[in-house]
Amino acid sequence: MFERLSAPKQDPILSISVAFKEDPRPNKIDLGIGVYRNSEGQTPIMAAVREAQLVLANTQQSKSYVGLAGDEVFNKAMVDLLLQGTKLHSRAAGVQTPGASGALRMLADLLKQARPDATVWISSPSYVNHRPVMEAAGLTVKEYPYFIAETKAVDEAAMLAQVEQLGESDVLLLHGCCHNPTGADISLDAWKRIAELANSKGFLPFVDIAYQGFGDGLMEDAAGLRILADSVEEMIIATSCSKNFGLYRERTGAAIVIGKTMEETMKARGRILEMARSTYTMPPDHGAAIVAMILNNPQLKETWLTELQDMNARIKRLREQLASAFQAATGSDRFDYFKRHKGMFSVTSLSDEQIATLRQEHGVYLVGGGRLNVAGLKESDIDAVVKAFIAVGA
Ligand code: PLP
Ligand code: TYF
Repeated sequence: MFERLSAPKQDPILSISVAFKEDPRPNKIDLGIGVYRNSEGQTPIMAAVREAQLVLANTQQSKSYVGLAGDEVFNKAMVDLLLQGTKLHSRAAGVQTPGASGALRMLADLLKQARPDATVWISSPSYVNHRPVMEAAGLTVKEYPYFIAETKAVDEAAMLAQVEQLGESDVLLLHGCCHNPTGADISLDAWKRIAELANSKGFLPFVDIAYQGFGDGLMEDAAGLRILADSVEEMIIATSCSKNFGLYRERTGAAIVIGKTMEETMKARGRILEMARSTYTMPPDHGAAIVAMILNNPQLKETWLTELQDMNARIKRLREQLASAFQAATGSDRFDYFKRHKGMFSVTSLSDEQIATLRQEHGVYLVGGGRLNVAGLKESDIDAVVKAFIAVGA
């Protein structure tokens, strides 16, 4: 049966994690996959999550099925977290999905049903799974200009020039905050312009927000999305609890749809449920039950927010330390972009050869394209990383 299959493609990020695990060198440094690590190099269970798990373990009465949409208390909490107080809030509906990955796929399938000829525009570069997920749903994918390698900033003029060309069969996929892989986010003015253009040209904004709370703060990181939600008529959102609740393996996220009318919203939500039924039927419950409990319990929410802020502050500190260490070692400010970027990642624009040498000779693992997970650094690794970069001619 399977003899005609061609060899499967490797996941470019997960395969780096495998190679890292197999590397016997004790001083190896993993700056590949996007997970947050503390100063001991661990990805801890957050205190509020640990507490909620204990409550759940002691009080949950049943493991019976929940339903196609998952936990509705969770769905409402996710919609509120992003949209409360905006014009579109009352028209938004959420569906719990297995991570934002599940949301991306459900929303892509929804787009294919709603508009089979739709083109999804993704940033160049974008999250490694954006293109494959959209293409797996049968959608056409095109890229808009985004990143300037020399300045490590967003080329907003070029991006907006492309966005101006979009029309009613186009979908504009935007990173809500903490752009993966570059770390370079668009300005609030750019979000405002995109909102105007969505209204005048008729394209659909699609926001993927996987790092809310890892940039400037929980509300601040949703500011762009909220600008859209105050001015456009329809949009879709994929959101994740993997990073900001540290629930990676529990596969916790949501797809949010907002149609031009409540009737359209409910039709779209119903279609997602129909597709969920033919895909995985129901999402896993545990992570969503934890998030629902935390967001609805003032004490747990406070504990969560404080820890999230601490994680965010640590990433900012690492960014400062990395930039200063480069400044001290090179006498130049060309690595200051580490301080300007937001969230876990920065793109270093090292060549494939430099990335390979970093790995082989220095045990420093980056993702192809040169993405470095700042949030995976230990303070004690910084000097070794800087030395290795200089050794490969960065
Ligand atoms: N979208 C972006 C931009 C991401 O970086 C990620 C990965 O963390 C995801 C979606 C998928 O996240 P999840 O673990 O919730 O499926
Ligand atoms: O970009 C990252 O590192 C995270 C984790 O197929 C991830 O988003 C990596 C690979 C993948 C899915 C998620």
